[in-house]
Amino acid sequence: MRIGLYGGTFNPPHLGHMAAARSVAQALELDRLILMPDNIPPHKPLPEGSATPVQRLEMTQVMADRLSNGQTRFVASDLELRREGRSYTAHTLEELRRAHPEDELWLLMGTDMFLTLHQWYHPELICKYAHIAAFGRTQAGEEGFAEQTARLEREFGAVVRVIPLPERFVVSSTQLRDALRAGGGQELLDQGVYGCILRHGLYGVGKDLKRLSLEDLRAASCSMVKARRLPHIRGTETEAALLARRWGASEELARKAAILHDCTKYWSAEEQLQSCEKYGIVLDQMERSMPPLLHAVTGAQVARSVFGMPEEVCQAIRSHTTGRPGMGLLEKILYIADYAEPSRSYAWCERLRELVVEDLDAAVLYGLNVTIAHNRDRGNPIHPRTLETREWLLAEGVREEPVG
Ligand code: DGI
Ligand code: FE
Ligand code: FE
Repeated sequence: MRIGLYGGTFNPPHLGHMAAARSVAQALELDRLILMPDNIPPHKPLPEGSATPVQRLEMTQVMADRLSNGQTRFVASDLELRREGRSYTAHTLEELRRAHPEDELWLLMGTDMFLTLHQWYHPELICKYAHIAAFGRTQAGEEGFAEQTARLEREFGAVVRVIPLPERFVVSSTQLRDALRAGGGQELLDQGVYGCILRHGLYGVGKDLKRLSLEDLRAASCSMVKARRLPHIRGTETEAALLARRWGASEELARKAAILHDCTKYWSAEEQLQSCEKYGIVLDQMERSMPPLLHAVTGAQVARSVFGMPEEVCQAIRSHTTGRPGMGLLEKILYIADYAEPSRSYAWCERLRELVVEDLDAAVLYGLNVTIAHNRDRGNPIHPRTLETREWLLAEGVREEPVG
């Protein structure tokens, strides 16, 4: 395996880091790239409102998730954060080398680091454990590269690759933090990383989470889920907005419900149960035994207590997985938008998309029947509320279509 190590303060990780990581991973055909936030030396006073180590790790995890692709798996590592005090790269590489004795290791670094590498703590060990991948940030920096490469080869037997950065993002973290404090800076950050900053109120971004704009709400939600769920969430928002216009519900509330509906989807079963306990939510036996259903419960609670959503929105999120007998317009819209959104590609979606503009209730009934059939096929128990919602719609005289 070919493994890269990219360390940095990541305070916060920005598009410059991401462009460098992506380019080097591609140029070296890395199988894995480890993104490692370093311990900020205690003598370096941190600007007020700086992220804690745990928060820097969280932002780095979001960055890693957004960068991962078919070729390279990007992972965030807390190896240096777990150590007391300052970490030396030589020690970190030694540890990595021990964990991966057979693999090819590459240490990534930008211009400034590369040009001073011979002055680091035990450069000969660094060059023994890993090859050096230097990326050029500025034209000026690259001029010294050849000289430094020759020196490292001569003095330490280093293997050096210089990798030009095609997407040149010259981002200064200091300027970025200043921009954030002044209400800007989003254009230099991944949406999910910005969402972390918003949710934790870092770098002086002190927005009231209960009054976020739709754009900020999207960023906050984006920071809570994996990249692979984003097309689904965007699709659900688009579909919910469309249905709100078609059926006369508030488009804004439909969007808000859709943006947040799966925000706790990646919480573990344990986190879901803990959160329910914290908020005094009593779960029935069925819910306890079906963790995939709990994200609707906790999602509604987060929408309420963190993002201050109106009760109608929370209720729609609460009902989006099983439905609810007596469900209202916004609940129906979110329930069916979750199924009919454009990124879902099941055979039955076609029919559902037609049905949903003709007869909303018939579409909800159709969705319930799809859920029932799908779970029966897999031998899963069906949640009683799904069955009760179906009975309720049938009793209301809603047209039932066979699920093809
Ligand atoms: O969160 P999404 O994937 O967008 O969709 P969703 O909120 O409808 O959740 C689907 C998950 O919930 C899926 O893992 C199946 C599960 N599920 C939904 N209804 C039932 C159910 N699982 C069981 N066992 N019984 C149900 O009635
Ligand atoms: Fe869901
Ligand atoms: Fe969903």
